[in-house]
Amino acid sequence: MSENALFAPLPEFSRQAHVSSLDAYRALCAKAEQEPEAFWAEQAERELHWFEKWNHVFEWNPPFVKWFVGAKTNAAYNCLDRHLETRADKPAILFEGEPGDRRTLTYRQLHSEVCRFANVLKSRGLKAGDRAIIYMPMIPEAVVAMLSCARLGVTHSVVFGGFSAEALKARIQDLDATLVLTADGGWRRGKEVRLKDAVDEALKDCPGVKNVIVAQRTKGQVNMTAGRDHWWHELEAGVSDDCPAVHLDSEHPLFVLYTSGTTGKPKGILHTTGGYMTFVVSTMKWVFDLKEDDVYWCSADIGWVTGHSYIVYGPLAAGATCVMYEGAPDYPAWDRWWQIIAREKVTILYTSPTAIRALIKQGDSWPNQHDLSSLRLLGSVGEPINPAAWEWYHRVIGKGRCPIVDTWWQTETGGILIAPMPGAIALKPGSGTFPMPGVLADVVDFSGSPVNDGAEGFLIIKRPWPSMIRTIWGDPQRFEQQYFSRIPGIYFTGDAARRDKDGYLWILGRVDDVMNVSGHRLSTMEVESALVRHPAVAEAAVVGKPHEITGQAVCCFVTLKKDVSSNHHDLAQDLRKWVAHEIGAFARPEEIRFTEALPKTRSGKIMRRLLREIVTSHTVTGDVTTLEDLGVVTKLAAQHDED
Ligand code: 7RM
Repeated sequence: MSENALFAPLPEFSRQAHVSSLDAYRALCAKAEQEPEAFWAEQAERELHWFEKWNHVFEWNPPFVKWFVGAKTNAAYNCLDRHLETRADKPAILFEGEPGDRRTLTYRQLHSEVCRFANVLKSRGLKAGDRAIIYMPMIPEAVVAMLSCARLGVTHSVVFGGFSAEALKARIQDLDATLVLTADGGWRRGKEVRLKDAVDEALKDCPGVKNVIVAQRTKGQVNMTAGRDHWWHELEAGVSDDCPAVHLDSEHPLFVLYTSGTTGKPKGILHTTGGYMTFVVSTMKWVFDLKEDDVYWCSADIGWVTGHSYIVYGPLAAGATCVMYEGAPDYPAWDRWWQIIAREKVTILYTSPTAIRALIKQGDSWPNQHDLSSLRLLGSVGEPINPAAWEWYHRVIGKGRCPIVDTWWQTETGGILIAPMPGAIALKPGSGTFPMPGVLADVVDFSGSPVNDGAEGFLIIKRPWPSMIRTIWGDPQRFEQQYFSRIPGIYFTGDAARRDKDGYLWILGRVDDVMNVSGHRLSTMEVESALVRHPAVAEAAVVGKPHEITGQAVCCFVTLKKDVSSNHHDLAQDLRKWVAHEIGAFARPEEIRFTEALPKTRSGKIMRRLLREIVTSHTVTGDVTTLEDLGVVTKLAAQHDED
């Protein structure tokens, strides 16, 4: 498929869409650009409930922004209470556990659960401004946990259940959390993921945590520390479900989500309340064209930002019915997802290119055995979608009828910034197409000047949008340096992009040392620091290597300490296990290569660019004039052929 392939919206889709023509899209953009205050005030008023209105819409003191200044609102109130009049008996969550257990929670039931659990938290002394860690499987209690915190103004930080005890510990400490919400475990490919054990391990070094509340999921054996650990169901028994939502400032910290940066230390990305909610609920309608009768399924984990914005806060604020599935797509067989779609009559599916590629590999007979005719819209997120994956998703899953919204955004952006409005924009496979209203994206060179159409450059956003990152938790300097220093006062995304002759944006990937493995961000430095903590390792350099399914795979170049005389095969296994233990299973290196030395500049910087070339093309063609010892590189490049 060429870059010029163009898929115009089908008239029957456009006719029913929220935004139904290119002109309508342009009108939204014009209004948002020319009168941002009026535009966003209108969105905020239409889509959300405010206990008190704002004094002004935004305040921009680069790099710090405030939205709906002076207003009072509550994210949980907007996801629940606001719907009780019109949607009380509408399913909010259609849950399916991996073992096959199912549960439906209506808006009324979810509201009642959240109120009850918020009362539990209150009785444990939690209040607005406190911080809680959520380390849970994909079960409704995880959503209840998030919304209960939001109801009280307790800032939550969800840690993906695939992270190790080490990673969990670092996040608890950075956030000074006093509460951990977890479960005994969760189910993944028929095995129990033992979450509570990891919490116990992490808490050995976290004296600040006073309460651990454990939801019962797997009924596996766990240790409970008296005074600190409590069972969710025991605390909740007999508790009232009357718990008014706290009237919080629009800028009250809703959540902190850790993501990989270019150093070994993850960044705690802070999102607040009013602006974030306004933006995520708006994009539910613009991008997913969400309607009252849709059955919406985002397959992400709530541990990633996609889960926050497009499983919990966006869809629930919009009053959607959401499918939630606990387990793996291949359990017990590769048609699990298609079964769920057919049974629940899912109309919107939002997933990642990695998942699509893994599904393609299993063959068309899996989806073809199921009735997927309920689908009307497909979405993609996390990494660029390659044309072959796009074409399969469109033809085999969407039967050629469903538009694909390729959504570009980041943990830092809070919501989707670049994506097609499906009733208005003709699609080009692999392009995120155009920015959302009010999002002034541009492609620039080192000096910040726009590059010509067709040329590569840095993707920047020139004006703050409502769900923009507010700061890095505890590190405003790093926040400014990371995002607003390359071009002063302008948000730097860290991605390269190109705009084609028709104005379509093509995202080309990161320009920094951040890898993207299965759509999960991972910094090369994080893996390197994990490796050098191993007693046998002297030095390590890590690069992303192209991978057929996961997009990139972790490839490590390792030098050993002098006295290490271990069998290389065993040691490689050991190091892969070690990284999984230090960070999490998803970070497990695909490849470990032992080497005598690493290629370095004369000033001692590891030249990852050369290593990247070696793992990509097995040769080195670029500039090596700053390289200290050329022999190292030729040896490394040759090594592959010996393997
Ligand atoms: C939502 C999310 C962000 C990074 C981002 C990009 C890459 C995400 C796309 C994409 C091309 C896309 N948040 N990325 N979506 N690249 N097309 N549609 O993924 O913080 O975990 O990652 O992911 O490099 O900077 S994230």
